[in-house]
Amino acid sequence: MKEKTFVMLKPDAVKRKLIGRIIQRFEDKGLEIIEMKMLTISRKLAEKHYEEHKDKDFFESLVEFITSGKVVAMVVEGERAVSVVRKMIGKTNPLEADVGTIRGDFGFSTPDNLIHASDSEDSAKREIDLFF
Ligand code: 3AN
Repeated sequence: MKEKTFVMLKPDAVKRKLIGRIIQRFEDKGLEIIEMKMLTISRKLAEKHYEEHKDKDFFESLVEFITSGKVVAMVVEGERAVSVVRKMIGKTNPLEADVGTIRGDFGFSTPDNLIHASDSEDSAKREIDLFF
């Protein structure tokens, strides 16, 4: 069954000119980019997107970081897209993410860990509605 998931290339990925190389990985895997746009996220949208983390000590730095520059938001579709994309991005902390994953290959810190992807089909629906 085809699924849709929400993926966002964060400001560090855009600044480091990694947009093309990251998208290439999804296309090489056989996933399809069915929606895509570049935008600067407002504080309001950032707080809504990350509302599950609002009580965490890193919430403020996360919101500040995600609104600090342009991001690329997209909807990615494919067989079991939610879990496939999560596998491809790797663990939250890039120092722990496996080599071969996007965070493992290109990242070294949080919150600037290059990319966000929905962690479930429910979050995917919610996040796609927020951004598209
Ligand atoms: P993931 O993006 O891997 O699903 P979450 O949902 O636990 O990770 O965290 C959301 C975002 O919050 C991460 N992408 C990362 O940018 C940031 N983050 C998570 N943990 C930390 C932390 N300990 N310090 C700073 N930022 C963090």
